[in-house]
Amino acid sequence: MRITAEQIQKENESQKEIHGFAFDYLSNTLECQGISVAAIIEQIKAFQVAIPSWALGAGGTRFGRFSFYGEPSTLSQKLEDVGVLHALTKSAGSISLHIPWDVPEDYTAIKEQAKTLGLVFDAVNSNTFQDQKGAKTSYKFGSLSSIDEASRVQAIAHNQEVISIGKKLGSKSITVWLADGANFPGQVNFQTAIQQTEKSLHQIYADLPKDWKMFIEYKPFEPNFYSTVIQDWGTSFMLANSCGKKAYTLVDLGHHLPNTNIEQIVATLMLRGKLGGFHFNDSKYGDDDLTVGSIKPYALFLIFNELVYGMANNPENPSPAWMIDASHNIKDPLEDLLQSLEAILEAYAKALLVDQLALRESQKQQDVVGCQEILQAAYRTDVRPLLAAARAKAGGCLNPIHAYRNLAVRSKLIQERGKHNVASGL
Ligand SMILES: [Mn+2]
Repeated sequence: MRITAEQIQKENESQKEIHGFAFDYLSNTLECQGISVAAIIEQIKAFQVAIPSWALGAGGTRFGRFSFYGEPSTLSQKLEDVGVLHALTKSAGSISLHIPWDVPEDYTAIKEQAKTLGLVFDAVNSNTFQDQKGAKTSYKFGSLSSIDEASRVQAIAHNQEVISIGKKLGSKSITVWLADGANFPGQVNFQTAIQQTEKSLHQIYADLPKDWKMFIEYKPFEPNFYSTVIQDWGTSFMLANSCGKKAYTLVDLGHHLPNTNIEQIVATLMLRGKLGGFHFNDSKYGDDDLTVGSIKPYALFLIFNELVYGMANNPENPSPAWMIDASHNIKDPLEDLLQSLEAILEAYAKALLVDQLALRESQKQQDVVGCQEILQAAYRTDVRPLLAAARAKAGGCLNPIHAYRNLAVRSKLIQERGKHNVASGL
């Protein structure tokens, strides 16, 4: 399944008129306020979000999983799906692989396919939250933090292998998320667990190539429900500092307790140059992994406001690696990802509209109402015509979901791959 430039052109013809009216209105309004529309479009166009290989099929809950026909079952098919997203949006130019789920059989062929689709390989992700076939020891009681030396040694070796696979693909970073923790008080010694984790991470870090980064993800609970070894950004930050310059904290939006002020975490990490990666999703209760922007779009905007400020004012913080990390349980995963890309870029574009100088001035004057007005003026602007213009300028679609449906992408994928139910093998 490939989407051609001609198909996109034809699609855009059908959307041109309605887009034109909306764009003219918005661009005249913004230019009147002294905002350079062309500059904002360039920034939106440059923003690329990685798609994780595991988000292309239907997700599940601990109660069950409802398959989606036409899901990819091979790495090549996963690349093909990201290729579709990138062709439509021109903002999904990379794929993040999960090892061992996505170990390439033929590196040359996979790299060639990625190149043809205009994709690069983003962070590689290690997996020590489940036992692998033929593994010598179990991760039932932890991996990098385990009291059992054999489990730690196996988990360190796995992460080192993930780095070596990533090197062959041209990845430049590894993301470590640990499920390690305890279900009951007394089960582990907190201090020992964090000490073991630190030592294990040092060993993985020692294997990191010079131009690589290591992202340390945190999460307060689940799969363990009493304690998690890397439970919050402070613990991740401490471990990243202990490892060295190439280690960073990774913020996953769903990995916080309800009502946590994530934008403040972002600001603090960027001030110290330690925000390395970012995972997008949304939640109502916990790590719900819902479509980003579907529940708390204003919070997403406030987070982007800090990200934009940080990118402009904290040069020692590298540009964070952006990735969608959601679970698509009832929607077509590709449509869900298109909605996610739209929500991310929408929040980013709105944050770019914030009048930073005026905000500083209002803060100096201690004009609370003025400060809120500035933020909300940006948030209340419908920036979707800017996103459409940026996409079209890059060779993508004015309206990706419309194009996806009009081109009957899912039916074609089902035709090509058959009505194979990946989860149950039916
Ligand atoms: Mn994540």
